[in-house]
Amino acid sequence: MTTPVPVTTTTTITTTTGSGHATIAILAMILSPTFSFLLLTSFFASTSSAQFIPNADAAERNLTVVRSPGNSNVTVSYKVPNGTCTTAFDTQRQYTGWVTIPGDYPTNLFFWFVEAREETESLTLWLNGGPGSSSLYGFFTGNGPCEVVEKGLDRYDTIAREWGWDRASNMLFIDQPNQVGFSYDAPTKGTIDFANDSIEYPPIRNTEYPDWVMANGTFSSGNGSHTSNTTELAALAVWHTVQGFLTTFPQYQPSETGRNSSLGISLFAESYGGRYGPIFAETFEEQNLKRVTGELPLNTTIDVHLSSLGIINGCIDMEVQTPYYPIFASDNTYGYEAISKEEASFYVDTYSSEGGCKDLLQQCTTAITFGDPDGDGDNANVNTICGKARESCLSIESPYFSADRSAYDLAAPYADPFPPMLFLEYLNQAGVQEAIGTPVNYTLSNNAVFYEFADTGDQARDGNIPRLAALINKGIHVGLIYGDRDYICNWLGGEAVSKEIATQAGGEYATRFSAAGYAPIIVNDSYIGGAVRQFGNLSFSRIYQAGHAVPAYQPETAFQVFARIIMGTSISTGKDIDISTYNTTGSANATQTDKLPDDLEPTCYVRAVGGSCNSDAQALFLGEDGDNEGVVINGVLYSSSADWPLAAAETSSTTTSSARPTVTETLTGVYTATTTPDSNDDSAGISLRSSSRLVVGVAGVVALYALIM
Ligand SMILES: *[C@@H]1O[C@H](CO)[C@@H](O)[C@H](O)[C@H]1NC(C)=O
Ligand SMILES: *[C@@H]1O[C@H](CO)[C@@H](O)[C@H](O)[C@H]1NC(C)=O
Ligand SMILES: *[C@@H]1O[C@H](CO)[C@@H](O)[C@H](O)[C@H]1NC(C)=O
Ligand SMILES: *[C@@H]1O[C@H](CO)[C@@H](O)[C@H](O)[C@H]1NC(C)=O
Ligand SMILES: *[C@@H]1O[C@H](CO)[C@@H](O)[C@H](O)[C@H]1NC(C)=O
Ligand SMILES: *[C@@H]1O[C@H](CO)[C@@H](O)[C@H](O)[C@H]1NC(C)=O
Ligand SMILES: *[C@@H]1O[C@H](CO)[C@@H](O)[C@H](O)[C@H]1NC(C)=O
Ligand SMILES: *[C@@H]1O[C@H](CO)[C@@H](O)[C@H](O)[C@H]1NC(C)=O
Ligand SMILES: *[C@@H]1O[C@H](CO)[C@@H](O)[C@H](O)[C@H]1NC(C)=O
Ligand SMILES: *[C@@H]1O[C@H](CO)[C@@H](O)[C@H](O)[C@H]1NC(C)=O
Ligand SMILES: *[C@@H]1O[C@H](CO)[C@@H](O)[C@H](O)[C@H]1NC(C)=O
Ligand SMILES: CC(=O)N[C@H]1CO[C@H](CO)[C@@H](O)[C@@H]1O
Repeated sequence: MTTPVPVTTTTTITTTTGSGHATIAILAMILSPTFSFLLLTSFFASTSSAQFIPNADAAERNLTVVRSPGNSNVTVSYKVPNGTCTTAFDTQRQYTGWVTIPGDYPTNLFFWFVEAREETESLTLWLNGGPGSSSLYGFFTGNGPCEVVEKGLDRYDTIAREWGWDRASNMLFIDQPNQVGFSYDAPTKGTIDFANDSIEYPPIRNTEYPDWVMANGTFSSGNGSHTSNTTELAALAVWHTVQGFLTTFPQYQPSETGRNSSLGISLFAESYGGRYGPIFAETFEEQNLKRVTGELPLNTTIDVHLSSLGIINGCIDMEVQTPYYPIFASDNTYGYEAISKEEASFYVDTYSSEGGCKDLLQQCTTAITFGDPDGDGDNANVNTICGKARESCLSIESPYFSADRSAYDLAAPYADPFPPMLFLEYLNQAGVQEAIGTPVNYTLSNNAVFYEFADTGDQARDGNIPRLAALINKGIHVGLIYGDRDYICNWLGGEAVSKEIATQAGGEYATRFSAAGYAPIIVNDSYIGGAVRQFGNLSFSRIYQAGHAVPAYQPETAFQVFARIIMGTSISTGKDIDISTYNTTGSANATQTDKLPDDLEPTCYVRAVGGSCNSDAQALFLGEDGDNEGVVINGVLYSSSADWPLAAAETSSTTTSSARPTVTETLTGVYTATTTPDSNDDSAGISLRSSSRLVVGVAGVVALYALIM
């Protein structure tokens, strides 16, 4: 379909800040005189497009299908997603595809692979959380090779991201468990209700609400029995996916055997990834062992030996982290009291009261030991006990929300316009879907998966701290990274987890990790991005001025910390170290205080209503704002088309370019500090956040319910 886009010229200028913190696209557009509200309205009235994705087999979707050499029942279907994501260099190969795994129900796990900018043996797997959230959230909002920008009405562009992690590693993004994002069981036609992300099968007519409230599409079946309901079950499917990918593309195996590479395979995961990371790593190690014992064939499977595990704002252990919700809500380094000190101490007491969160967690641990040690999710008694523990602990998290703050950012209201979410619209364009080869529409979060995991009490199940302790003792770098404005898996809880890991690891870790002081994270010649405690294979990094999805808020800092973890260098400076003896030095606590940045302009994304739309916008969205009808442009709800940022692009581009001189980007390399900058210019983190807004105007965040990303 061709669209009558009334735009005559579009220019994209790429600039960076002086210290190179962000890539900013300025879309300067000269509007033709006929570009008017009327024209827009009539365009939307007349629009009609194929709503469902044509039923087509892999060959018709132009996918190459191969059998996995390791297991002939596993197939890998892939293609080159031509033109969907602009990388820093044209030479970087990309593949999108699905690994199809046999079982009681169809499992097709989606991957998007991007080659590093410069040749490297390093391969990094990336997982977002939820449970039920797509890993393309990280791809398009933070660490992926490109970001989506508006080009015009229903027209998008992608631009290379300066601090994409492809700068240091080959990247493999996986949507999991089954049915999340582009992963699917059986493509099924339905109608999604954006008000609450529920999907009706078969499709229904929208008779009550404005057109934009619902959309037809092709989705996973939504059958909760067709996905994993514990992290352990999810882990095995991902192991198959990694096997399938690496046997199909052996050139990306870190070395012949995988085991001896200095870089190897890294796993980085965010949020609920605090559970995925440790359990997936443990599962990979168990599978490796089966190759040694002969349970798995040596010649057709490969060792997936992790060299690093990174966890970003992870919810790793409910028992250790839960008391820090009330503590952080009342006492944080931004001086923001979301609840009073009295309330906080009440909830800390509640946590450890008889029959409270802590008690129930211990009951869950006992139940698992006897009833479900492997995490199969099939013992009803264990599920009930652990489910109750989870709910009790979540209730200690909830008082914070009375302050109308975002779960992911102390600086933002509950309806948070950051990070930009334009990609949700982009990935549902027919042309993009064809290039990727997908038989299903894209959704950010999957309710069915979320509720399946809730039913087994997965989050309350113990064991991650000993798992992480075992991993560091096996020589795997474990890097915990926490943005200090995040509430939902806040850094105080993360810091407590880091100390507990060291204690449980024993040996030198038990004494030298906690005794190691916090050193500055030197990001470039002028900016200190956080504070890090590092000893041996374990590190804990507090990132300044970052919410939950750290790479979106502080891309350069996140990248440098990522690169230093996988390379085994000093996270403070990037210098080579003897990792077995090195420790950071500095103060005992990370005490830096700062101011919260100003609020961003509210923005309502119709594909992320729960997270991004404030009450006024929700009323407009539901057609309950009296005479005001509103208009949706490129997935964003506006009162009138004149509010669309591109409609006023001439003004904003002038302001922006005078404020930020264009400089030439360097798109490769990692930074090694030779000196320590005196002190931060106060605005570094703050200006980044507001400048990011210019990339795509404004945007929204995720659904109401989960730990999400
Ligand atoms: C498959 O490739 C052919 C030839 O390039 C093209 O004509 C066709 O549109 C493609 N089909 C899909 C579904 O991408
Ligand atoms: C593949 O599936 C067939 C039929 O279900 C089964 O007999 C066979 O053992 C499977 N092969 C592998 C390698 O799992
Ligand atoms: C991908 O795009 C390039 C350049 O635009 C073109 O030469 C190539 O044929 C395309 N490949 C496919 C498979 O469509
Ligand atoms: C979600 O939307 C569906 C369809 O409109 C509706 O039936 C259902 O009641 C809604 N659920 C909630 C929780 O609002
Ligand atoms: C969705 O599909 C159903 C059934 O084909 C149809 O009645 C309905 O009008 C469609 N919805 C939209 C928004 O087009
Ligand atoms: C969901 O899947 C299970 C197992 O495949 C099947 O028995 C059940 O009928 C399905 N439920 C629905 C509503 O289709
Ligand atoms: C690779 O590592 C394994 C296990 O650590 C070791 O047994 C083997 O000798 C190493 N191979 C090479 C070529 O270094
Ligand atoms: C793997 O090893 C087995 C047993 O030694 C052998 O039968 C089989 O042919 C080998 N497979 C491949 C692909 O080399
Ligand atoms: C979780 O999944 C397992 C395996 O599919 C199943 O046996 C079990 O009943 C499920 N648990 C719940 C609570 O649905
Ligand atoms: C699904 O994708 C098609 C394009 O293939 C699009 O027209 C439709 O609006 C999408 N539906 C949803 C719910 O995103
Ligand atoms: C550092 O923080 C811990 C935990 O909050 C506290 O017990 C300790 O007194 C602090 N140490 C210093 C030197 O401030
Ligand atoms: C606790 C600890 O191990 N501290 C050491 C950290 O490293 C410095 C410099 O190498 C040593 O002097 C400390 O003793």
